[in-house]
Amino acid sequence: MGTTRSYDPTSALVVVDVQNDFADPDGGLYVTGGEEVVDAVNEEIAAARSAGAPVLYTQDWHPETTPHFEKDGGTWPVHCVAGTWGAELHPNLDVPEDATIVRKGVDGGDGYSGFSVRDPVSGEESATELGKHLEEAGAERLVVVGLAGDVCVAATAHDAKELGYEVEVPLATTRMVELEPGDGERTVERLRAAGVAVTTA
Ligand code: VGL
Ligand code: ZN
Repeated sequence: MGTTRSYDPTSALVVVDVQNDFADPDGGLYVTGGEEVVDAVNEEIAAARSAGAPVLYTQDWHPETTPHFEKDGGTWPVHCVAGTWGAELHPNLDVPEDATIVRKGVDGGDGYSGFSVRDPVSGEESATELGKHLEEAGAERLVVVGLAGDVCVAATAHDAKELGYEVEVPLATTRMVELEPGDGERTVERLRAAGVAVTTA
C-alpha cells in the first residue's frame, strides 16, 4: 500500500480525533469502520514525517456534563470525557513522544473544528492553538484525516480552507458518522464546493 500523497516542509498533516470513543467498536460514539482508518492514517503520518512536514493531532476532550451531550440537552451520546479510556488516542495510532496535541471542547464548548471551539449556549467562538502551530510551522497546504469525516474532519477542513490553506481530505483516511443518512455524501459535496480536494487515492 503506502500513500500516494507527497509531503514537503510547507505541508502539514492534521490528524483529527483518532480516539477510542470514535475508532473502537466499544467506543461511546463509534463511527462505523473507524478502526479501519488507523493504518491509512499511520501511512500519512509516516509520509509526512519523512518529508519534514509537521503532524498535528487533535483530541476531543469534554467535561462530564456539557450541552454537547444529548443527556444535557445537546446532540451526542457521551464521548471523549477528559481522562477516560474513550478520550485516549487509539493505541495503534503512531504518536511521537513530542507530538503536538490540540484539545478541543475542554471548557464545555462544541469543538467540532480543530481550529475553534464554540460555546453551545452563547454561540461565541474562540480559537484553539492549532492555527498558531500551523502558522509557526509555515504550513501552506494541509492534509486533514481522521474521524469523523462528516463532523470534525469536515469542520476542520472548511475552517482551514477559509483560513487560506490548500486543503485535501483523502477519503480512505476517514469514516462518516452519518447522524442523518446521507450526511457523508452531502459533506463530500459541500467540501468540494468549498474548494477542498476530497480524494479517493
Ligand atoms: C465529533 C461528534 C461529536 C468528531 C466530536 O470528532 O467528529 N463528532 N464530537
Ligand atoms: Zn465531541
